[in-house]
Amino acid sequence: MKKLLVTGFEPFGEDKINPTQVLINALKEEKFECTQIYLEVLPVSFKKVNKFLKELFDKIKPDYAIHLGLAGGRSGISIERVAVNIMDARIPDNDNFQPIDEPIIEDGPSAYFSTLPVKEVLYELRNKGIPTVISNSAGLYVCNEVMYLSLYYSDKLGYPAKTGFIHVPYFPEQVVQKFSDLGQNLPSMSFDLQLKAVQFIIKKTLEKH
Ligand code: PCA
Repeated sequence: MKKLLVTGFEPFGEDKINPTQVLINALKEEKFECTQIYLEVLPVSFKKVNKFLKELFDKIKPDYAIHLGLAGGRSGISIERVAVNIMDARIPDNDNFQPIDEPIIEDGPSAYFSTLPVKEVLYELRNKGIPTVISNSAGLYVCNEVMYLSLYYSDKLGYPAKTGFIHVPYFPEQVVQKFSDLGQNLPSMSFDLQLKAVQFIIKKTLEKH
């Protein structure tokens, strides 16, 4: 049976909720046929996440890994195409660490491309009426680090065989709060639509390979 690891993140910065943690909890309620599914929430910590991820990979040896993260301020589901070998944090992580222009892996390749079926997922989600884009930057924060490390271990160890990263927007209840507290006009996407998107991404990834 194929093994699939799906990860989200704990909250970070000013936000009390991370939609991806909520999505991971929701996926725990579901049945997936023909697949052994592992669901994990990662720390928003540049230093801890590498060890966390490596231990998960060594234990599970997943065939596929789909990593989810919040990109507050983006309006649609973002299928990330590329991860770069740099950490340049706009805000400190949850351990109050803020690397500036540091490599993730000394002497690692400059970048890796997603090995998920990026275009197929894009078309599938758009056909289902879910606003989706391909993004050419996963940022320079912990999400980019996780995508880079996942592709790096895939390259060096062979597992996960296929991996990539998906950014999701805020939930509506999060931006309502920001409208009233901060006067910020921000886009959002409902839990139902985000969950539907993640379910389709899982399905497409499994049937593509
Ligand atoms: N988003 C952050 C890190 C954790 C998360 O959910 C990012 O985009 O890097």
